[in-house]
Order: sequence, then structure tokens, then C-alpha cells
Amino acid sequence: MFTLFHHPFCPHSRFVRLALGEYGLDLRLVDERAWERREAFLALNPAGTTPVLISEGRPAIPGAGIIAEYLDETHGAAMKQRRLLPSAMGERIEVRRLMAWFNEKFFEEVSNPLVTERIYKRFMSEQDGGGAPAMDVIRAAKANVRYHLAYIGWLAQTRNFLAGDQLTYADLAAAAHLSAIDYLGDVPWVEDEAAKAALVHEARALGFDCVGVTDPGAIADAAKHFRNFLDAGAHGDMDWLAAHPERRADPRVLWAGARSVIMLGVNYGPDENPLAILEQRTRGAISVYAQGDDYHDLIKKRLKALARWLVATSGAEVKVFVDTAAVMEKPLAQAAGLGWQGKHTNLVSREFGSWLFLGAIFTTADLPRDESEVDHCGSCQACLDICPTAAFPAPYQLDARRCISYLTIESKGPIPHEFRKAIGNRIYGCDDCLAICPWNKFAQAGREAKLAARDELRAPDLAELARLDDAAFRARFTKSPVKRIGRDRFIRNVLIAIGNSNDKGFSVEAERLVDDDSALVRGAAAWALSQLTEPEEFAARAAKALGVELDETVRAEWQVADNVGNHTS
Ligand code: B12
Ligand code: SF4
Ligand code: SF4
Repeated sequence: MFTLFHHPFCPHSRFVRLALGEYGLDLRLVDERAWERREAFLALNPAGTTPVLISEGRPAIPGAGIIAEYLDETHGAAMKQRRLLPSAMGERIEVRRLMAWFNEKFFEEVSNPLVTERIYKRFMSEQDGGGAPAMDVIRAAKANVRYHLAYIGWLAQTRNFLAGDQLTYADLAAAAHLSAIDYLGDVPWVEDEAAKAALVHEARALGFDCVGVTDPGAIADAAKHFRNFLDAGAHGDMDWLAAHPERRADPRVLWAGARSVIMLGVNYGPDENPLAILEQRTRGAISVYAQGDDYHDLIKKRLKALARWLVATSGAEVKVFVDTAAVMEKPLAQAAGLGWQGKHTNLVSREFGSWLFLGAIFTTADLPRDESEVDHCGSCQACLDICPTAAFPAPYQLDARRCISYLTIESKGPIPHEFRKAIGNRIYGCDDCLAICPWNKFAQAGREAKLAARDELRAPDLAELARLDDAAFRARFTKSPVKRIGRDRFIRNVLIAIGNSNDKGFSVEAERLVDDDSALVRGAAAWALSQLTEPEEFAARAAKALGVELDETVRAEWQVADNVGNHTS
């Protein structure tokens, strides 16, 4: 446990709080008004400035730069690829140079004068220097902001992050100082490109991997395609997708006041090939997006933090959306330059391949637009060819009713017979069309620990899953998106995978579930048995079950024995 003596508005303190957040370290905060020069605080740091970090059993560590170095020495190596002070000498120098730029130059010329004049002086006694803000100091600091923002804007255009290709202390320092002055309304970023870089860096410091801005009226073509999709019934039972189509198809109908749409992406690239598990037929394949914590919660939290920052900065109104709202996130993300909608209909990024979660912030702020991304699929059609259920009637079009993701997650009833074999061992979602995309060769594993695969969800044993009752299911999938479908639908999926396992040993698991309370589970258990037992044995078992089974859908599963014999598909 660390203790940080800080001030909420001190940019250096904010920098250290952001860094400790990245390291995931527990922290106790003590508010310190440095200008009061408390004796106990001066004993910790004779300079009398915040922040000061206390790590049990060690001398007090004073100042942002020294704390950053200390954290890197003690915890840096464990961060591996996410290390905030990179291991290569040249990169370390660049990070230190930019840290000094913000923590020293920007601090002296901009953030310290503004925070002191606008905030600290209100709380200081007269003898400590408190009183009315000095307007000439504020004017001089505000004039300096533009010059600094132009430099940040130039850096942002030439690199992914300020000091290269990954998040470092340099980005945290920029975010800390900019957000401190944004809070005071002193960043003129709404007006020009360079200032928009502040938004980009705040987004990156919050953990977003890409960000772009588009016009709310930018997706007229998508609207047309969406209507065709609904007319063809391709949404299946997803009635919520068909509700209010005019709102979904046009952000201006959803919110007339929106002047800009900010699209954000979080990389969730897997650290192993998601197709490999498909060979292990006694194990369940859970799609990559669902092997970690639920992305909705994580992204919503971050969107809200960024939205708060935007409100504080510009006074604009905002609304945040991830996944569940009536927003067409993929075409909007393409219009905002995050990637393009590939032939598999998902957004593909040149940098992150198929592995981006998307979120949106609508705002009344009129922000500079990014260029829309163009299609880079070319003659490739690997995603169309690999689809096990032929779910693409044409490139760029999906018939959700045939998609395994829909069948295993959204569809509530028995899975149609024609898809059961093709589902294989996929028990929650499907990644085939995403994983095969050649653009993934540029992708890196996601850096967000909460989205990383939990070991127990990488290749879970089907027999073990089949034994989960409601309470055990909830416990096993705490905070996971899988929990959303409930135990019965999940066990239905597991039984389809068991039926496809070719492992007769699993028939005991299916047998145990033919008496389950849920008709959905009983029906799937009957099918699994039909796949794993010999025809005569199954016919005898069916006759017995039909003597007691009352549910028509379940009876139909057993009657397959009489009608078409064993090993149906
Ligand atoms: C409904 C839905 C589903 C449905 C339907 C998917 C679909 N493609 O529509 C189902 C349950 C099947 C599904 C599955 C998955 N989903 Co989903 N899903 C959504 C949701 C909620 C809405 C999507 C939507 O509006 N669909 C309606 C269709 C009509 O829109 P569209 O897909 O953009 O269709 C375009 C093309 O068809 C094209 N088009 C049509 N005809 C033509 C003709 C021509 C000539 C051209 C050029 C184009 C074209 O124009 C349409 C409009 O842009 C979004 C979240 C959101 N609010 O946007 C997440 C979302 C799309 N899903 C997501 C994910 C991760 C998945 C899965 C990968 C999960 C998994 N591993 O199982 C799979 C992928 C399956 C696939 N190949 O699409 C992510 C995708 C992120 C990304 N990088 O794109 C999203 C954005 C969620 C998020 N917030 O991150 N999903
Ligand atoms: S997710 Fe799977 S089933 Fe759905 S379209 Fe892609 S490959 Fe086909
Ligand atoms: S697999 Fe090929 S066709 Fe499909 S999205 Fe990727 S590049 Fe486009």
C-alpha cells in the first residue's frame, strides 16, 4: 500500500496518480495544501512541494520525476510491453525529455501559473500570497498554451503516442497538465487541430487505443444498407435492433443537438491464435472478446471519464454509447478514420486488425473532423471462405440468423439443426472471420489487463461446464459477458459442443441433463445423446424419454430417432 501526499489540482500529483493507476497499485491519498508548509510535511519533503510518495519501510519519495523513476525501478520490469519508461536507451531519453517538457517547461509557463492564480490563491491566506487572481499572469500563461499545443499537435501527427508507439510517462505527463488546465477552461482546443490533440491524448491516457471525430450526418449509405438488412429479416429475433430504425440509421435523429461524434476503440487483440482451440473437441471455445471482463463496463467507465473531461473543458453537452444503444458504431468508426468495414462487416484497423471494441461519444461541441478510412480488403475474401455456416450472402453483408455468434449468444430457443454440426465446440460467439483476416499480422496483444483472457476461460473442459448449476454458472462467469445469456442457454451451447465432441465418454454428461428443469437444456441433451450413442441404444433411450416428456420441442428432439435415425445434422 502506498500513501500519496497530493493536491487534487496539482498537475504533478495528477501525473503520479495516473502512473500509479497504470501500475495498478493500491493507494491512500492525503490532501496536502503545500502553501501551509506543515511541519510534518516539510519533514517528508523540505522543498515543501507536492507530490510525495510514501512506500512502507522506505524514505519518502518527493517529486513527480523521482517518483516516476522509483516506480519504474521497482515495478517497471513486471509491466513488460506496457512499461512506462521503455527499456531501449534512445526511447528512455525521449520519454525523459518529454516528461521534462511537461513537468518543468509546461508547468512553469502554463499549468502552474493558471492553477495557482485560478485555484490555489482562493484557498491561500493573504500572507501566503492568496487573493484575487493576477490577470496579466493568466493572460501570459494562456498565450503560451497555443505554442505548446502546436508542438503536441505536431507530435501527435507523427507518432501513435507522444514518445513512440506505446503509452509512456510522456503521455501521462501531457494528460496530467492538459487536463488540469482544461478543467479551468483554458484549453482552446475546440477551435483548432492542434488543440484537438489534447482530446486525443486525454483519450489515450484513459486507455483508448484510437480516437477519431466525424459528422453526425456522415453515414447515409449505412442507413440504406441497414434498411435492406432489416427488410431481409437478417436480424432474426433481435427485435431491439429493428426497433426505431430511423434513430439507429441517423445519429441526428437519435440526438438532434449532436454536432460531432467522437469514435473510440480499445484493442483486445488475443495473445494466442483463436482458431487453435477449435481442434480440441473436448474443450469449449469462448470467443476472444468474452474471455476477459465485460468490455461494456470497462469502456463505459472510460467513455464517461472522457465525457466529463470534455464537459469540464468546453461546457459542451455529451452522451456516451457502447454497443447497446441505437448507434451504428462500425460505419461511424469508419467515417471517423478508425478503420474500414471489411467484407466480414466488422471494422478492420491497419494497426489493430479485427480486434477493436468500439464506443461513441456524441457532443454538441463542433470538433475538427478526421478523414474517413478507405477499404483495404482488395481481392481478399478469406473471411467469407472460412465461415462455417455460410453466413455471408455477399461480401459486406451478414445474415445474422446463420452466424454462430448470433446462434450461441442472441438466439434464445433451440439452435436450428442445420447449424449444429458446424458450430463444433464454439460455446460462446465465434472469431473465425475475424481471426483469419490478414490485417491481423500488424495487430498486437491488447494492453488492458481486465480484458485479457482468464486462464480458466481459454479452453474450459466441456464436462466440467456441463455440470454448472445456476449458482455455479454465475460464480464462474462473474463480470464476464458470458453471464448475460444465463445458465440454460449456456448449457444448451455446451451440449451442442458435447454432441460434436466424438467422445462417447461425454454421453454421461448429456444423460444427466435429460431431466433438467429447462426444456432448452433437455432438448439439447437429447441431441447430444443422438450424436454420441449407437442408433439402437438411442432409440431405446428416446422411447423411455418420450414416455415422460411433455414439452413439444423436446419431444421433437427425441423423435428424430424414429424419423431419421441417428447422427442427424
Ligand atoms: C447486432 C450486433 C451483432 C449481431 C449482428 C452483427 C452484424 N454484423 O450486424 C451478431 C450477434 C451476429 C454480432 C456478432 C458479432 N459481433 Co456484434 N454487434 C452488433 C451491434 C449491437 C449492432 C450492429 C449493427 O448495427 N448491425 C446491423 C448491420 C446492418 O450493420 P453493419 O454490420 O454495420 O452492416 C453494414 C454492412 O452490412 C454494409 N453493407 C450492407 N450491404 C452492403 C452492400 C455493399 C455493396 C457494401 C459496400 C456494404 C454493405 O453496410 C451496413 C451498414 O454499415 C454492434 C454494436 C453497435 N451498436 O454498433 C456490435 C458489434 C458490431 N459487434 C462486435 C463484435 C466484436 C462482434 C463479434 C466479433 C463477437 C463474437 N466474437 O462473437 C461477432 C462478429 C460477427 C460478424 N461477422 O459480424 C463489435 C465489432 C467491433 C468491430 N471492430 O467492428 C461491435 C461494434 C460491438 C462493440 N461496441 O465493439 N453482433
Ligand atoms: S462470426 Fe463465425 S459464424 Fe459469424 S460470420 Fe464470422 S465466421 Fe461466420
Ligand atoms: S479477411 Fe480479407 S476480405 Fe475479410 S475483412 Fe480481412 S482483408 Fe477484408
